[in-house]
Amino acid sequence: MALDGTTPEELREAVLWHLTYTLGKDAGHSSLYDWRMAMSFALRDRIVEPWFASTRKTYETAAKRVYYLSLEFLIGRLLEDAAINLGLRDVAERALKGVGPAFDELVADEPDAALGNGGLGRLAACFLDSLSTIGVPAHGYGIRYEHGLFRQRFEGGRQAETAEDWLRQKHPWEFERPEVAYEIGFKGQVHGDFWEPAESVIATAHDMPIVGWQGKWANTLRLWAAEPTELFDLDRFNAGDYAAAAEPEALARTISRVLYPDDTTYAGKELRLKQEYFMTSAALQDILRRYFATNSNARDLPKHVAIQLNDTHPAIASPELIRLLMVRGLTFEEAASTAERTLNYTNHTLLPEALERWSTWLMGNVLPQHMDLIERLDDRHRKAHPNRPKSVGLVLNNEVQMGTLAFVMANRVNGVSALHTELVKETVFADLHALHPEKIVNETNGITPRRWLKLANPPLSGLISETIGEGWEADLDRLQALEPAIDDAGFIERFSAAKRHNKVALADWIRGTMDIAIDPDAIFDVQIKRIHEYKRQLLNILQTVSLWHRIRQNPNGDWVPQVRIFGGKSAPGYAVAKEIIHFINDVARTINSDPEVRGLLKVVYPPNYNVSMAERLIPAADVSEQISTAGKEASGTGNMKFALNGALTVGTLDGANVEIREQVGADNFFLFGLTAPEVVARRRIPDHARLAIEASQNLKDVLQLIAEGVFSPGDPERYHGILDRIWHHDYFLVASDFDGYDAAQGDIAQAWKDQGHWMRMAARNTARMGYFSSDRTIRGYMADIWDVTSAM
Ligand code: T68
Repeated sequence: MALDGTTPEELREAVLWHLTYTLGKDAGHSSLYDWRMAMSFALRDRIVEPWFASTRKTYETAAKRVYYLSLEFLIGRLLEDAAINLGLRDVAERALKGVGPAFDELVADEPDAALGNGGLGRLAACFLDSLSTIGVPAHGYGIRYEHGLFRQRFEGGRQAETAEDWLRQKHPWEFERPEVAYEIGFKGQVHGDFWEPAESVIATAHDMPIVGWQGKWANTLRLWAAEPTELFDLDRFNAGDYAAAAEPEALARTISRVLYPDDTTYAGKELRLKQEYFMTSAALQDILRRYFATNSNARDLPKHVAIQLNDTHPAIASPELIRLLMVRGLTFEEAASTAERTLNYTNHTLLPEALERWSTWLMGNVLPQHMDLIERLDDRHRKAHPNRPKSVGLVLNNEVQMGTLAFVMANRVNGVSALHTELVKETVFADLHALHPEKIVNETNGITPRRWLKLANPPLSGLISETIGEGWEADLDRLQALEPAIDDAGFIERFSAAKRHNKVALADWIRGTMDIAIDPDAIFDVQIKRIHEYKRQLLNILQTVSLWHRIRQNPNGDWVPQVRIFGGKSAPGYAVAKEIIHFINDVARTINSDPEVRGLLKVVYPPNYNVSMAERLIPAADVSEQISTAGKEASGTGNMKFALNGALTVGTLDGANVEIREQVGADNFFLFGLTAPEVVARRRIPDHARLAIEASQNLKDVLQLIAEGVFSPGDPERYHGILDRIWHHDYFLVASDFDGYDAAQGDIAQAWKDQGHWMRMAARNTARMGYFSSDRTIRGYMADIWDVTSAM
């Protein structure tokens, strides 16, 4: 029976009721879609009670609230997640028995809500789950993109993009709130402190209830859709110009039409600034409306409200909050000091090309009053720090520096892993850190164990519950209690059987979708993440080529069967990453069709990697590839999901790898590569790549094969760009780390031969990953940044 006492019979009744009265369908003539909708509505109904109760409790206790502002929420599928958090997963399965399709089929029918690019967006989704599980009164604010992250296909091995369309079918998890609407202005004139926008759109709210573990608390994710202030131009319509008549509507809706698919480079496009301001202004107007409904003193805002900015994307929040507070009668100085005690900023990257800057011309044109306010904030900061270095100006070289703006106007600034936070202090924000030594804090990322263990890995979560009891789902440190069982051969056998079950399921899926046969007893080595030079998928595939070459040279050697699995998308405009994708696919075709390797090595790259594919791949992985150039990956969160599910990491000392290795123990982690300071030193050596290549026969052989066109028959030039970059522009040090990585891969193959030992290492990873629950991360934010407690 479920937590709220719902029986399978009751849930079946509710599903049939929704089929009939919400969908207007007869059970005998209902499609999979109808059943999924009906089940979603039946479960959603059970979230509404705790949702209302949470809101009532928040008002009654006048609890301080948290607002998480993010341009991205990569939530994935919601049906099974809701069922699990409500304790209704089994009940739902039984409710459908004999009357409709299997619950798993319903789950698989749901499109992913892909409102994000990668780690930053997925972190926001994990945080929502933890905030509700802990019972923090919180709202997420974002954009209801009509089209999420593009769909990826491979055409002749090349990435091709098509529009994603998750809203083509009705989205059962949202409540449209036409009455919650705000006007968002753009452009126009400023007269003193008064702004007269020339254009405006309406932001309307769509609410998704986010229920926590065991359904005790539910928060709201409020996503804004852009709508025109006027539906269409009737004069033009009457004059017969139908396209022009529809133009104002189309232009307004463009703002929430599509997610920007670039996770690394800053582009400076007007539409992006409009999206950022649209979301931020709507959120702040909503926050202030709620605040002033029960408070009258604007300057007390930071006592009742903490706002978190997910990267600089909503950093326009500081001038916007100041503007809105000045409309309410505060002076500029009162408003600025209120804003800087309310706002906080999380940094997710040190890559200079990703740091947002807007030309003062564009900012002045799109948001003229905000441009004025930013200049006043710059003066204010200069006066407070008369000796500040020039580098910390909010405006530099006619560009607004959004990182500096976010930093200066934040109460707390945080990095996302211990190493990253230190590098934030030493590099991008070194000068600001010297002026504000108390501001920067660390909050190492985490992941929700509800989705990334309970939901994604039923065999392992079942074994864990049988071994240590339930309760680890919301108290992940309890996984430590597995430690004694690791010496028990029976437990290790079951641990190993759970992994094998997941590997068989993955092999079946790969055969079904890609028509490639893989051996479930081979090492499943997985690298899934956005394709980027710094993440070094190239290092992995070059070493794969080397392994292939050596197998061919010595076919009777003592080889361990391996499957290298890749997944990930490139930003559509990132030519180098797209070349790497094409190369991986060419290598896969070559190796997979080579009879000489006899299935000892396979390369698989399923297209369109997304959250639900991650849920399939991670539980089946033996090896987790976390091989970024040290100093470049702020944290990583995939690394945590793999280790929690009993994969061994091969990785550099980068991001949260450092802390994962500390937790799981150096003996249970395959470390290689240059450290962050060594990377900096290595780059100073002229011709470092040539030196590394000449010292490595294996790497030389690989580069030779590529140069000969072995992977691009009839087109030997195809990968000369890749070769040229390795030889002459190897900024990410693929050549310098090649031998170290190859040796670590050798150690992995060696370790695999002792399956008992391997499985104990894997189980130690699971047992020691409790620290990386996003519940722990959120408790860190609560104590160090927000000054809030649970209201549950
Ligand atoms: C990631 N950043 C970090 N950015 O790369 C990763 N950027 O190390 C970290 O674990 C994760 O954030 C969570 O902290 C991103 O994912 C983006 O997706 C992005 C999107 C738009 C613009 C810039």
